[in-house]
Amino acid sequence: MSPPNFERIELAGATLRWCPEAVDPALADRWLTTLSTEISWRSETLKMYGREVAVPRLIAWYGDPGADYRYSGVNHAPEPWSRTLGELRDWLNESCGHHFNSVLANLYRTGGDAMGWHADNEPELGPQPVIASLSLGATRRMRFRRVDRSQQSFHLDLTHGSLLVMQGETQQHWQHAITRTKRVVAPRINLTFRQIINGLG
Ligand SMILES: O=C(O)CCC(=O)C(=O)O
Repeated sequence: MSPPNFERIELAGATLRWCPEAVDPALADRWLTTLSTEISWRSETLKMYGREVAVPRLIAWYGDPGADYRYSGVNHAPEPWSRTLGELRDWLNESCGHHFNSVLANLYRTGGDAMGWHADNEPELGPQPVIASLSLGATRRMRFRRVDRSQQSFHLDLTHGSLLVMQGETQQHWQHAITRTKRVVAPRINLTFRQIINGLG
């Protein structure tokens, strides 16, 4: 795998590196097919206003032993790295010059699956997390908005085989979301590689 040719995007406190064609389309097709079955996808629920609601996508958490992560209000212990996820981690560690020890996998089954506004700012990610986000399958729009001025916004269309790295103070100043769309029916897998700083690995 050759290293991605990143474009750097700096925007009012967001520092992004973006490569729309990080992975050759044929290889991206293979990863999409393999990961659809290799990952142990789980459906989760979330407590909202005292009610249990289904998270609108399937989720899995993989990583080094001890790389526990609390999201959607629940603590998640990692599954051990699968073969393909381990290969992707090694490629991204080298390409990004970072030590990712975990990955959050999301499967958006159709355009009806989504991820609400949030920042990846949990304490276990540290103050300036580096997050490498690899997209496979249907193109979905990632929207960004400034935390303190929500009318300041931009978006990126995350295409098949694209790689987005969020770093610096991005998670302090910006939130991001994948909103629902009626235009997309095909599935999409997104993998966000992270470093859990209290992880043992
Ligand atoms: O699916 C995506 O591209 C976004 C994933 C995301 O926001 C996250 O894992 O925190």
